[in-house]
Amino acid sequence: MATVTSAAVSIPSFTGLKSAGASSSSSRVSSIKVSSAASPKLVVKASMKEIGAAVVATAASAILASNAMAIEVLLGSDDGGLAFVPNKFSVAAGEKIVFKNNAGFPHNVVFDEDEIPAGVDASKISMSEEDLLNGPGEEYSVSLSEKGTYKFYCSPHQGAGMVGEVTVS
Ligand SMILES: [Cu+2]
Repeated sequence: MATVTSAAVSIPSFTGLKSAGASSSSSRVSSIKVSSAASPKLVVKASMKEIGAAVVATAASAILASNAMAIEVLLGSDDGGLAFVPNKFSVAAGEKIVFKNNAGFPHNVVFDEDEIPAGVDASKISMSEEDLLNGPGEEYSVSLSEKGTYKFYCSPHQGAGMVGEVTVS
């Protein structure tokens, strides 16, 4: 399961993404459905992938509440370098990994289908190549349940070395 979380900027930035014309490949275009229900968890649900991976945005307060067991990975170093910070780290199975826009965006997070444990579907844990986090502080979160080593990259900056590795144990 993959989730996108962000503060209030998420809706405008997704809208911006669409209007920026991030490719018209039909099955990947996000459709965003806003619910105003006072659900403790979710404000926005979007089906971003044909497989139906849930993409979810929550209010910042909800993020704080649910981050008890989570690691934060910055997208872009403080000096604007095109890198994941840290770019190599370990998490427990099921622990939430929060990728957060820091500098040099837009960025995204794509797991390499050839560099993840056998049986794991890369498309279910990745953003699509065309989807980008455009706004400051925007986040993409994912939890990995299969143990092993996963490599991932930012598709706009893979060539510049924006790649990373996480070990799930
Ligand atoms: Cu990047």
